[in-house]
Amino acid sequence: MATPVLYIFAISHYCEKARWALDYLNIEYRLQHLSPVSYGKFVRSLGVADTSLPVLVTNSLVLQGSSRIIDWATKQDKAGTPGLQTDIDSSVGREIEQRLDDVFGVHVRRYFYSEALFDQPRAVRRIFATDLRWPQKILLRFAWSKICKYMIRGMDLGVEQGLESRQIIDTELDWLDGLLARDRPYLLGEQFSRTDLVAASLLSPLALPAQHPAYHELQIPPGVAADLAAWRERPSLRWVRDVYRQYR
Ligand SMILES: N[C@@H](CCC(=O)N[C@@H](CS)C(=O)NCC(=O)O)C(=O)O
Repeated sequence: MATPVLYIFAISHYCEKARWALDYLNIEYRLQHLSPVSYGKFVRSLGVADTSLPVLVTNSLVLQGSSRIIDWATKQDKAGTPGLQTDIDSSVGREIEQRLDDVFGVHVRRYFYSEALFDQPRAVRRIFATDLRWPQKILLRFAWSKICKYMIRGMDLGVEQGLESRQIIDTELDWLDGLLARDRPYLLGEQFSRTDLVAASLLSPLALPAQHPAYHELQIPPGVAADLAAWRERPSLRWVRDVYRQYR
């Protein structure tokens, strides 16, 4: 079987979610960073529903979406790997993952870009340039202001929007802090599971764990940095850093 290829943006927490699951399950794959200039045309050429990353291409399948990639990964039988408890079959696990994907993940991204793309767009460009070839890096530099406008429109970014997302993040952190306050180490009990991996990866832009494979390049804008400092000791963010230390 040809080695599967995982297409990602280095900055994306949804991409980190899929990448971590493949790493955790010891699945052999090749990582390919795509340029925000040309990814859309390429992804569409794979015949998937939309242009979002991550996408995993195997011998026989093209899988779009981090959850689908984890579904596939957990079905690969890899002898000697730790396994990932697939509590997605339980309604509790499914509901938590859905909320993390649809609410937390979306608002963490909108909150971060609502400051970063206005205040330090060049720093954001740098992380999107991870592992691109020189000609792609040059193209990215010239196209960047257009891409920023496209992202601002597409994700509905701005000061008000950033504040709204910040409020939602606060509420979601209360929810997660509550789930973690039940005298057990993981979201669903005593064992590290898929739900924990999903939560930790989607919160990683707030916790900035040292083990994250790309965030050493991430520059945090001042307003976000002040919030991260204020949130730093929240139980859920301490827990994310712990989980990364142990499992990433
Ligand atoms: N729910 C999806 C979200 C994926 C997603 O929103 N990806 C973003 C990067 S964070 C993306 O590729 N955006 C560009 C696009 O959709 O064209 C997943 O889990 O994979």
